[in-house]
Amino acid sequence: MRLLLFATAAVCTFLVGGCASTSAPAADATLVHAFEEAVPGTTVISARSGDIDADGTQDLAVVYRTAEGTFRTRALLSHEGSATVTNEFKAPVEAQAVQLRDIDDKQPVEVIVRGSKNGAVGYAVYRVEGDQLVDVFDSGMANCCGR
Ligand SMILES: [Ca+2]
Repeated sequence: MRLLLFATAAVCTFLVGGCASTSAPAADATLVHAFEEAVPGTTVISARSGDIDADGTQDLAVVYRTAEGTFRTRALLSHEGSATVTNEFKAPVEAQAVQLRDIDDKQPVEVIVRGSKNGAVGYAVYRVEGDQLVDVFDSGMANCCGR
């Protein structure tokens, strides 16, 4: 069992984008481009691609800087031949990181956003419900998010 787990971890490391829980860059460039087209004037800070609405297609969870200089979290949900963006949440202003992880052993995977502001760390767990991003849990986000 231990050997199997090790082998799985090794495969994940070599397949960039194949495993959502690794620290390797795992954002699909096409989806990042689609997000930038859908939300003009933004700069993508951290993004992860994965099937976050459990419909069998790759989506994108994004922390981005708006044209006004604020930081937000949003998701791009891709469907057959089209894509939609979800609602947004305030995001940390420094050291932002997005992860996808199945926390509760139920589809879909959760989106975890972490970051800080002046050393104050905060994080939030979001989940896609319908075509919206829902805040499942957050801690310290008021201290690390901007406007
Ligand atoms: Ca999907």
